Amino acid sequence: MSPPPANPLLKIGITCYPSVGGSGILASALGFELAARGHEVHFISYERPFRLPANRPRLFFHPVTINDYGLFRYPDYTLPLSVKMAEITREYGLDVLHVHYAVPHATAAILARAMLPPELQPRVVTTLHGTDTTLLGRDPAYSPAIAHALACSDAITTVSADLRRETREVLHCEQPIEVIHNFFDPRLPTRSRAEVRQELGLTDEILILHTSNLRPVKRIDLLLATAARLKARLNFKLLILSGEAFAPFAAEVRSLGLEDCVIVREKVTQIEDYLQAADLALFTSATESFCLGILEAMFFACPSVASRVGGIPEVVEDQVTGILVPFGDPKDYAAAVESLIRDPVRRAALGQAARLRARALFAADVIVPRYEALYHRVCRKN
Ligand code: GMT
Repeated sequence: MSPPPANPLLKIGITCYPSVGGSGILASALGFELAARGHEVHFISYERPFRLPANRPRLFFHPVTINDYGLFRYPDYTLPLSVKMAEITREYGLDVLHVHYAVPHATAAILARAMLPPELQPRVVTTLHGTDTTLLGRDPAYSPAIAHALACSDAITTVSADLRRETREVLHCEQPIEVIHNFFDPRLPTRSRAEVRQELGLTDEILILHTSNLRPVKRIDLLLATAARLKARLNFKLLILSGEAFAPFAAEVRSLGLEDCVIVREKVTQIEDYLQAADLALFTSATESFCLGILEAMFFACPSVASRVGGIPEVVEDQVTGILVPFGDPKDYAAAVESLIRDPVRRAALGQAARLRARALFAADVIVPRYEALYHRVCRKN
């Protein structure tokens, strides 16, 4: 009889936030790639993740139903999630529960595992994405629960070395933490660059792109203030691909006189159509463990101007694949953007270098095998 394969195909449960946000986008892409490589993948969440394609072999979605009992002042998600995780693990024989964003997913996975008899218990892999460490990890109402869930996880990963450093510092986490950077695998655009630029009403303007969920940490005020500084001198449009409603920022756009300059598209699924149309991207975040938006743009040879914060320097090589500036002053962002607008040759060189870096370091076929190796390693542990 031949020995069992060293790296068998696995049954993997994935839990993430299904809304538009980097951690959910990354988890969806990972699940998609794992299923394409032959693994069986079960997403468990309150909604089908936004970018998860339907009708793919070996890719399943199990909704968590939440009962809003009259007694509860605040509906509880953690318990129904853990019950569903245990149920799906038992029913499908899951090997691994991979949770993205610690709160409350890691706690729910630890509880689900404890609910099962030893022979059915899955391995728990927790991937920290950012504010689960940087914000909630500092909140005394959450940090002991996060630290406990990390201590009970079979493996922990962070999406950048900077986030690992901060997790050690903030949560006093002593277990091994593996850095597995984010990845992106662009699909082909569905329309030509010219068609998209026509849809956006562009003629010869430079298109500056910003993609985000508009949360306070993204500092949309700085983004708009930068655009306002550039407006008088340069011919450009700022395209904001927003994961959330843009309405709360409309008054600021008006007060800065940017109505003609800012174009907004909300909850876009065909992001590649717009990525290929952009000339450069701008990110003014106060903190960012990685910034998936920068990477998405890099794959389309679009260099970014971004804050030198968190894990961004691991993504952008300053002055080679983009420009990093100290966080906070619109004058600095505007100067960097202007230098790229005025020098198309340098902009193109940075863009090409960005594309090469993205393909070499952050492509699916580089990163996904690292998760597979991690799963196999934890599954072999007794
Ligand atoms: O941590 C968050 O704020 C949420 C999370 C998300 O779901 O959008 O964003 C984080 O995860 C992304 C994917 O790993 C990273 O690209 C983002 O940089 C990171 N956000 C922050 O660190 C603020």
